[in-house]
Amino acid sequence: MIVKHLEDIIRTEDDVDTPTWNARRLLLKKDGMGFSLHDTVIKAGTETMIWYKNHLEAVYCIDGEGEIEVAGGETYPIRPGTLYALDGHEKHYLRAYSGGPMRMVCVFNPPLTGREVHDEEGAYPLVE
Ligand code: 9YT
Repeated sequence: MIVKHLEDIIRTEDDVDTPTWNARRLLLKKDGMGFSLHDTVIKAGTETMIWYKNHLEAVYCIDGEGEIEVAGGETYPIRPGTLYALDGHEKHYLRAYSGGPMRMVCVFNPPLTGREVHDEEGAYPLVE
């Protein structure tokens, strides 16, 4: 059984910070669960282009407000309680409004190994 607290992750190698988001990766491939689970902060007033070509991701907002725009498609508002699941590997733009950060619970299948940051196309590499 695995028991962790967010405090165990902060300022470790599983706490990955970028200019637009900060992912605290609670469960990773090494934990053997078949998915990874992250507590991710999307920084206020930012936009991130994301395109998970190699992964499925579900995202559940627990704090803050923003929106997701599917490239060439619709824009959906995000507020606490909103879930989006990228079941079609959709390229998208994720925005947190300037009033404050958004806090998201993210699940990835296959699991991330831990060090991934987006490449220039917004993807993460597939690590076998
Ligand atoms: C919601 C989202 O995709 N944010 C980017 C970071 C990612 N969730 C991660 O690596 O935790």
